[in-house]
Amino acid sequence: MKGRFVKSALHKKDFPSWRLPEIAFVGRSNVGKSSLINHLLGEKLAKTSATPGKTQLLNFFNIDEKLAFVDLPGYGFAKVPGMIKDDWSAALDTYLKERENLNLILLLLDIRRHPTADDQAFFEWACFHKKPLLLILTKCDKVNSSEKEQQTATYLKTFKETPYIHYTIKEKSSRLTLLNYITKQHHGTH
Ligand SMILES: Nc1nc2c(ncn2[C@@H]2O[C@H](COP(=O)(O)OP(=O)(O)O)[C@@H](O)[C@H]2O)c(=O)[nH]1
Ligand SMILES: [Mg+2]
Repeated sequence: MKGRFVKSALHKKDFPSWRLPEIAFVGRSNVGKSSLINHLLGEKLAKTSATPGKTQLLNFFNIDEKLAFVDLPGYGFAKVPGMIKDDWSAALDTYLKERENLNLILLLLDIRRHPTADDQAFFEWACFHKKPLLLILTKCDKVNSSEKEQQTATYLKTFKETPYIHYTIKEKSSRLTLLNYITKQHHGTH
C-alpha cells in the first residue's frame, strides 16, 4: 500500500475531483488520526503533533490510485477561536454530507478516555445519514488488558452494535487487522 499526499482543502470546490472510494479519519484532536494514516502507509505522510488542534484542513491522500484517505480536522478542540471552529465544523459537515464517494468513516476514540459529547453527536449524525462506520480504539499500548476490556465495554455502551477494532501504532498486527477490514469493505461495495 503506497500513499501520496495530494492536497489540503477546506471548501468543496477545492476537493479532488476523483471518484476514488474515500475513507475518512475522524475524531477529536490528538486521538491519533495522522499517526494511524502514517502507520497504515508505513511512511510519515501525515503530520503528527503533540500539540492538539493543528490539522486545520481536510488532507487528501491517494492510495495506489485505488482509494483515498481523508484526514479530517479534529473536532471538539476548545482552545480554537470561535470563527475558525465554525469554519472547521462547516467544512467537516459539508464533506461528510455531500461527498458521494465517501465509503467508510473511521471514528477514532482514545481507549483511555470516555466518549465526549462531540463523539456522541458525530456518531448519531453518522447513523442518521446511514454512513458505514468503524470505531478504532486507539493507543491500546497505553492500557493493560483489564483496562482495555473495561474501557471497550464503556465505549460499546454508547456506540452499541457498531463494529470496532483495537489499535496501536506499536504493533504490526493492528495494521493488518485494519487493512483486512478496509479491503473487505472496499470489495464489498463493488
Ligand atoms: N503510545 C501511543 N501513542 C500514539 C498512538 N497513536 C498516536 N499516538 C501519539 O498521540 C499524539 C497525537 O497523535 P496524532 O496522530 O498527531 O493525532 P491527531 O491529532 O488525531 O492527528 C502523538 O504524540 C502520537 O505520537 C499509539 O497507538 N500509541
Ligand atoms: Mg492530525
